[in-house]
Amino acid sequence: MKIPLSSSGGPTMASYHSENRCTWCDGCGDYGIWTAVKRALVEMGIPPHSVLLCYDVGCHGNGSDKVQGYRFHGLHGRVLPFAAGAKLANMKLPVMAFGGDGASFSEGIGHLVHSIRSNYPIVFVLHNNGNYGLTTGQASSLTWQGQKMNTSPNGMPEHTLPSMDFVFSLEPTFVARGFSGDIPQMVDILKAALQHRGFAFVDMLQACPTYNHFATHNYLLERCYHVENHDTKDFVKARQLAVDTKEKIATGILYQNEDIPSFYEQLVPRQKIKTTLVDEVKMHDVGGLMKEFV
Ligand SMILES: Cc1ncc(C[n+]2csc(CCOP(=O)(O)OP(=O)(O)O)c2C)c(N)n1
Repeated sequence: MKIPLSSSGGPTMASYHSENRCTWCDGCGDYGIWTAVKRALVEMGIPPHSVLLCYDVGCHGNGSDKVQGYRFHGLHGRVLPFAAGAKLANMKLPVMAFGGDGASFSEGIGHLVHSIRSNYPIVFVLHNNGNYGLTTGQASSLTWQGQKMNTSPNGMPEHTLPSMDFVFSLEPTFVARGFSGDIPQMVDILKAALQHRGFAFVDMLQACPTYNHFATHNYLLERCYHVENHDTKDFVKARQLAVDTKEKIATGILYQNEDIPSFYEQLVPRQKIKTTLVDEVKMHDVGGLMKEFV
């Protein structure tokens, strides 16, 4: 397949175009995030054959066949180990992982914990629609307590997991928050995340018009504001901004620490080695071995 490029040879939005029809509901925040991801990659001059896009299972995960590029569509909650492993094998490739709030804060929460503390050099985009979208609106651990959802018609009994406080407790090196209705800001955030040294955690608050009737597009639109004059090195202030979402919701890059080496940089045997692990894979002729099984 021929990928269309601009006259100067760089990628354009058309380079990332897929013929597959989008099946998301009208007004779904996945459209905005999907557009912002493509635009960020185009603006950074990264063509589809030079990036790995890893998708979890969920509505957002169905984006995996609606974009060009090397793509992986994994098991529910397991996108992070795959994305981290692929990156460590080929450090030359930018790697982005996408996961829902169900996948990332329930099934796969252990992977999120270790990805943050290991500081794997990848971007993680949380599609935060506050529920399990693909399986038709069950409560996730980020659904607000008391909300009536399809499998909790009397209201979600448990308290909501304080996701941002939890992320900050793991000493992250990059935390940002975007809103699916603000594509220019999401593009800026994603470009910064792609250039971050270690694990970039990006919480994208997204509308789910079909199942999330509490944090709707308009609710988010009214509350989200861009952080300004904020020192992104100030961990305590960043955590406060991230957690305090009662009246207003701060969006933008909340925290960044470039002084902490990534997991790969900490690997003593890899230090001063210029090749990547995939460059070092040797071809072995297994023909002789296979004859034993004929
Ligand atoms: C281990 C496992 N548990 C549950 C499921 C069923 N399942 C598939 S998608 C999904 C909901 C996905 O919700 P979320 O991760 O929030 O993503 P969204 O659909 O909202 O984008 C569930 C529960 C599964 N496939 N595998």
